[in-house]
Amino acid sequence: MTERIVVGAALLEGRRLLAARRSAPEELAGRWELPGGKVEPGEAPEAALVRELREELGVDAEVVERVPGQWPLKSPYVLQVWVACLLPGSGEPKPLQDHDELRWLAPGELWDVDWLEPDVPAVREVAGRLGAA
Ligand code: 9L3
Ligand code: MG
Repeated sequence: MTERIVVGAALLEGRRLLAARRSAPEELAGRWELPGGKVEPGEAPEAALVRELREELGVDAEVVERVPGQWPLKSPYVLQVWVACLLPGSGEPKPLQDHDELRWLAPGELWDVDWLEPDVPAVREVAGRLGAA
């Protein structure tokens, strides 16, 4: 089956990374992720990321760069991650959909939350960039 891409955002504000706690589906509830979701057919991954951040968090974001690599999810999905930042005047993220808590994690707090397994390598990569490896 053809691979389907799920995009995740390493949303940075200064040296802090946004973590989002899932409220759904039940088997993922309580675990933390890089917010995002499925790329729609014909949609560019970067556009999907901006759309998902608007839908899930109510923010206007811009994509900065891809975090190298991709990580398997439930077949046929794979996770790809982009560093992103908020546009000026965007306002603060709010958990509008699929999340019940958000946290801006400082470099020393990146491992304080229970990340979904597929997100861990991407968080590790971002931690390295933030000098918190
Ligand atoms: N997923 C894993 N890590 C992430 C994201 C955004 C998504 N950072 C997994 C959870 C779901 C699937 O991908 O099983 C689709 O995500 P969504 O559309 O429910 O957000
Ligand atoms: Mg989602």
